[in-house]
Amino acid sequence: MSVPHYPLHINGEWVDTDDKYEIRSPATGELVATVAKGGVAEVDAAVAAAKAAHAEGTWRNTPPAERAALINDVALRLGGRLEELAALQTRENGVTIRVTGALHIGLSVAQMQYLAAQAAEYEFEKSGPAIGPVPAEGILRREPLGVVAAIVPWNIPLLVIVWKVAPALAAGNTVVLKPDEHAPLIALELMKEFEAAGLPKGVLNVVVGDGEDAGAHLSAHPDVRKVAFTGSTAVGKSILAASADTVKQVTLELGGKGPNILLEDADLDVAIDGAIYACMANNGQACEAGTRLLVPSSRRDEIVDRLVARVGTMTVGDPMSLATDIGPLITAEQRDRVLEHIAIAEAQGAKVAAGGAAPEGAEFANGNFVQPTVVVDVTNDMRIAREEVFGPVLAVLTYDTVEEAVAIANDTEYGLSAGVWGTDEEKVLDVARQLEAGMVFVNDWHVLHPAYPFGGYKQSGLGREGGPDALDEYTEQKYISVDRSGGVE
Ligand code: TXE
Repeated sequence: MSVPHYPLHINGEWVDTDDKYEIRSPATGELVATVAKGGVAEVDAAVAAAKAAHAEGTWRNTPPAERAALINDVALRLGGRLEELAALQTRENGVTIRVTGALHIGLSVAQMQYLAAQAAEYEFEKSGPAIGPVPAEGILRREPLGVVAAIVPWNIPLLVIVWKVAPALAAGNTVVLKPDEHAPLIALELMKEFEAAGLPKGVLNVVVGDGEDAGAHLSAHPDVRKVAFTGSTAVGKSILAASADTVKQVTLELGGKGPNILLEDADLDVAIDGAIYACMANNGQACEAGTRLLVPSSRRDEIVDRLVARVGTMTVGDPMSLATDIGPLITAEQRDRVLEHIAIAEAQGAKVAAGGAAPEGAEFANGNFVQPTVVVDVTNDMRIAREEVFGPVLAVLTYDTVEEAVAIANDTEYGLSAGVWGTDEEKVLDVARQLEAGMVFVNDWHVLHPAYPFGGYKQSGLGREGGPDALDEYTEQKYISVDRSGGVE
């Protein structure tokens, strides 16, 4: 079978470049596709196209309900290709097929439909209160910003793209999308569907390129009015700094170190599975994962025994199989980073209770696999409790009082997600209200929903994605006052 090649998409054209990326399966090393590699010149061309399309005005002057209908059409097109796109995503980034089907493609379709419905109802212009004492009135408008840059990672590409591109387009902006160079295929498939649905040229442009080159250039470009970024905290900080010169708006969705508190009365029959799911879904590569499990000292041994037993039943391997729980990590470098985190934890006094290494065997030889791992005797000052590991590695800490658990949970520079398990709803909600995080999951995890906002406190980011205010993040507010005492009829 021939390997597909994907060009870039700039100003309504599919554009090739001299250089290309080889996209290889993280499970087998097999060549999945080749993709044109863009750089500064392609970014400049894409921004110029987006700027011209904004100035020309076809898209921003299209009635909001028509823009919404086009986005909805694209959602349905993606939904109609769910199995094919989930398989493509799994082959490209190694996330297990159960997760790419339900979360990557399935939730993205639902999120697009929700944003389209929201855009159709959004009040782009409304009358404000009367302005006294003169006979005057105000008009409140929401207008597009202009060119929006969306820079995204490889771990859940379509969903994080939809969170940015759908509200940006729904609000009438034009967009330059820079996918991650390791997993750009779904972005290019999305572009094909927008083209087929009739999006005017230059309104959405896709440039795949290296972060330090294409990404840095795009995020500092003077004609870009907003940068929406998901990725590492270090790059998020550099994007925020780069935005200062031209006072760009910025939305950042960065790392996390989610605390997951098991209260004394938690039902372990659900909480053990839940704690593993919280940490290890998406092969442990989710920013809103629950990676620090806080357990009461009195139940520590029982909980650790059950975690170790459960992790021992998990299937590591071929991400295309519906039976697989844990697939490979995105690159060999990420696998080595994860293994290094485990080694540092051991050197700092923690113990590996399960996993802790790459699995052995011929079927793992060409993939970036790490066994599901439980690290115990972790204290909150250890590196494994402070830095994002981004692999299937659960760190277990203990606490003696609920006050102490909340203090440990909040003792982090991150604040994306947190969780609490318990059977007394009043107590659980009391803890949930004290946690410094943008999302708190009670007796479950990864309960992402299109109508609820996604984003974090502290160094986990700036702004929110999805949810009821999604379009606000992609519009400027304008106040027009009209004095009727004289000149205006
Ligand atoms: O992320 P990067 P990486 C975390 C996770 C992971 C670590 C490193 O801990 O182990 O980050 O992953 C583009 N200017 N997360 O190196 O580099 C890059 O091309 C502008 C958390 O893959 O942040 C890609 O498109 N852009 C996370 C995007 O930024 C730049 C998801 C993300 O890559 C750039 C992924 C620059 N100077 C990793 N450098 C989450 N929040 O979900 C890179 N990029």
